[in-house]
Amino acid sequence: MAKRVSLTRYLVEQQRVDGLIPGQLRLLLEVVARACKSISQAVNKGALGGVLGSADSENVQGEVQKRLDIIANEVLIEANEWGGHLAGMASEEMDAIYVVPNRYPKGEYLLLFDPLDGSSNIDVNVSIGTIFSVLRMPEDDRGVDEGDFLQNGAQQVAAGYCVYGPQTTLVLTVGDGVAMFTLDREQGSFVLTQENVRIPADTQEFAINMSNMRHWDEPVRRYIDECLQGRDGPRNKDFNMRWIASMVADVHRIMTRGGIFMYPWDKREPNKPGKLRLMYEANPMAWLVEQAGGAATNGRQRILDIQPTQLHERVSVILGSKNEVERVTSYHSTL
Ligand code: P6P
Repeated sequence: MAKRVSLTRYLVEQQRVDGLIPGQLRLLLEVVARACKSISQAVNKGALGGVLGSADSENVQGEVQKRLDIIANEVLIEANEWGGHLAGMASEEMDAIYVVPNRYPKGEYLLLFDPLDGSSNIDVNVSIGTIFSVLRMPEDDRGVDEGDFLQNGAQQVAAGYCVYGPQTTLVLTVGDGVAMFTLDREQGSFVLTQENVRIPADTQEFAINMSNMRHWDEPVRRYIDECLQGRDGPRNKDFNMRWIASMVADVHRIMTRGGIFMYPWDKREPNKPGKLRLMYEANPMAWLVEQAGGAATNGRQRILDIQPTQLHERVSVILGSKNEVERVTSYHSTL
């Protein structure tokens, strides 16, 4: 039987053998993983835990919050605020940044997260997940403010997600490829189940919310129309479609077998660049995808190069199998 490598051992070796991650970052990632285990337990209880349904509140995005959104957010804040690894946190569920209280030591990292992505799927028992991104606190001795978080995605020092599905799987990069860890509930630990994850450069599977087709820009309509023509059209091959309406689940499928995920700009709200959030959805997913050999753009620009101006800003997302992402991006540049 192959030796079991726990997340802890994997991170210690990344720290000790490869010198890739400082001790404080390793400890931070272990705390985030423990928080994801707690969230997984709450998600798995479902109706039995009284955690389903909506809370009587809206988040900064104006979306009705689910009880589990709030629970997951609180779990991540409480798990991470006292350890001394962080200077501050930012969450989809909180308007302002969360500065680590003075009663705790401050560290050199910033943690950003969507505590529970795909909330519309919670009550119908479809996979959801936590997405997180780690940045380094800019080096100066002043306090933490929102501007410290506004770094482009290429500055991330760690990124990952935890998908709460038939298995609970943590997917992580610290800049040396992508590794996957499956939660062993009997042991209560994440166990390495795949490393050096690679996304095939080509695919025959696209993920997009087709109900928005009439609102898309021409390059996206052209790309999807060609996929729908299948072997009778210019692509000379048939395509399959998937849309789970949970980015973590759709991206996990792509990390596992390839594909292209698209949530493009559409003309319903022309002033909004897209639906998904740059800092704690698109950036971590873009880095993971690139680390696995894929690509991620907003149709015109590499997502990791986008310079953020607002904490909760949105972005168009086209990511996955490299050759497909490059094709869609090329259609945008032929305008
Ligand atoms: P739609 C979930 O709310 C989310 O932010 C992503 O996880 C998902 O890909 C997208 O929105 C689904 O959006 O418009 O299809 O419901």
